[in-house]
Amino acid sequence: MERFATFAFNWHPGHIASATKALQTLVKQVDLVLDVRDARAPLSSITAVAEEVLHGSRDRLAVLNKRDLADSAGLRRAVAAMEAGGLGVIAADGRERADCARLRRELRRRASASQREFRSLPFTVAVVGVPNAGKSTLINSLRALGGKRAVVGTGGAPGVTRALRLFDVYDTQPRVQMVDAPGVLPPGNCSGEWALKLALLGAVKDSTLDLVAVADYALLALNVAQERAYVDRFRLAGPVNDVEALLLAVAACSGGMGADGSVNRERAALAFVRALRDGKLGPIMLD
Ligand SMILES: Nc1nc2c(ncn2[C@@H]2O[C@H](COP(=O)(O)OP(=O)(O)OP(=O)(O)O)[C@@H](O)[C@H]2O)c(=O)[nH]1
Ligand SMILES: [Mg+2]
Repeated sequence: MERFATFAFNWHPGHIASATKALQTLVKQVDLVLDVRDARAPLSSITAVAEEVLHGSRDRLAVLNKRDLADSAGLRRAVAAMEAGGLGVIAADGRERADCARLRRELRRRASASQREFRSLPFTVAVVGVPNAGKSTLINSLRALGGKRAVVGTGGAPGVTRALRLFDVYDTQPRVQMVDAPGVLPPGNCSGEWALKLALLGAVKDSTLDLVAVADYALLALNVAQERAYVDRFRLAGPVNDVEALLLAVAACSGGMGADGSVNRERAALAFVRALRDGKLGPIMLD
């Protein structure tokens, strides 16, 4: 792991800074905080958010989103550990109706049981998490179950949501509203394995990253998990430990090689990292 010791990113655009400030107040006022994490890194994807905005929040429910991309045994262990720690948790594919219906039932149950002062007011939920965890997707899916159209922009890059916005989710009693928020990351340099995991899962703007280091970490994670789908996909003779050998193979398969045989390392690294993020190299669990 020594070769990863120098990895760091520093991505804290203005919209994240102002959302962080607003969330610090909001989490103390809402009835529930929906803490949306990437199921492939249930701990790493909350550290940043916990440090920055969760202090003083009242009630909390965790969603391990993108469960379809996580290793199922690892995910079961993560859910059990979180439940044993007393935290309510739902593993979900935020695009799946059945998963969102489970989440909807739990939200409505909590809304009905809530001891809030003015029960005629809607039960209000703040949706927080690192960028790209799937927060806006969940809001759209929950609205769809309530017969409402999608109103929130979603997308594969981090930083799609740029400001806090309040949405009705259910108009019937108990009424539920949700606040969509930009993903949160800490200011300053983020370093270490935790930072590598967030970078690998797409929580950080790619153009600010050392993508070769991220690809190298992805390769290590796949090898440790004995997940070998990359070997066939990039037409390797067998598993490799050397990131340069990997990048050469990826470049050869994805058109990233110059006429003189030179490899565009950054481009090959991005192709590899994207394949992993999209689940094409097999399910993973990073924590
Ligand atoms: N495979 C998979 N993809 C998902 C899931 N949920 C969301 N996505 C995809 O993940 C990407 C990010 O989703 P968003 O809902 O925009 O994420 P966000 O947390 O709102 O992101 P920011 O607004 O940037 O903080 C989109 O391409 C979604 O289609 C899921 O459960 N499984
Ligand atoms: Mg969003």
